[in-house]
Amino acid sequence: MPVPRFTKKECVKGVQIYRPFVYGSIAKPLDPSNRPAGISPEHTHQWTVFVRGVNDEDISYWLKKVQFKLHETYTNASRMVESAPFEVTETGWGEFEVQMKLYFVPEANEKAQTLWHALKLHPYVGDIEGQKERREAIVSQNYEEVVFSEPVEPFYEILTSGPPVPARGKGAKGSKQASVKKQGERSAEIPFANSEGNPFSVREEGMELDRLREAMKTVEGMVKGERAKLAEKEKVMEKLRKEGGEQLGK
Ligand code: SLL
Repeated sequence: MPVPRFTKKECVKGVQIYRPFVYGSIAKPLDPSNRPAGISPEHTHQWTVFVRGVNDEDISYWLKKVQFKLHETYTNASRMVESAPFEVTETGWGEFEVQMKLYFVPEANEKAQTLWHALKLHPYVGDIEGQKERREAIVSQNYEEVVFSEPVEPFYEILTSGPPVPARGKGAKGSKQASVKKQGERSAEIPFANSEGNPFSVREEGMELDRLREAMKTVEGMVKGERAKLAEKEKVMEKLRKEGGEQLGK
């Protein structure tokens, strides 16, 4: 999803920064014996539409607010969500297209971006009848990336600092985190372990270094072998040169 740029002199030239996120919906059929109070008798489902980070990563350091535009059958169809979690939960009876307008933090100096999501209430893949019977939740979501091309300096700083590091729970003390950070402190460091959707970690980096060291050993062995062969050939050359000289001298 490319973001149109303002021409600004303090842009970081030649740099593109990608930030991934997920948007979509989760819907669940209402339990007739346990319906939320005060809802219309026609409503059959409860649903949530959302914009969130991959693996629920905090994205509020670059995403300021999201405006969700619901179907006109809803009162106050336009819902502005000013802080995370960027989501709207409602009940209803029908599927429709939700418009989501993403507003970036003011430092970004970027225009808002619009996305559309088709709210899904009913199962559409797999064992459809079974899913209906079990009143299973219907999840419909998409991965997306926002591309900030040549971001302005202050926003570049924010993007590369990453989200504030969350407080570490009890027992986390002394864990193999790359370094200890205080709550709310920003960090550009990679996490210790991989997680789903994020293959970049201190552990993975260590493993990659081990693989590189092994490969270096192999290459060094090969170089030694080649050097020995070369020395052998130089000896033969020297011998031939000598013999040639002797022949000429005769
Ligand atoms: C449809 N074109 O007919 C769609 C429209 C509208 C969904 C779906 C209303 C909730 C309310 C609601 O569920 N609207 O009345 O508060 O399927």
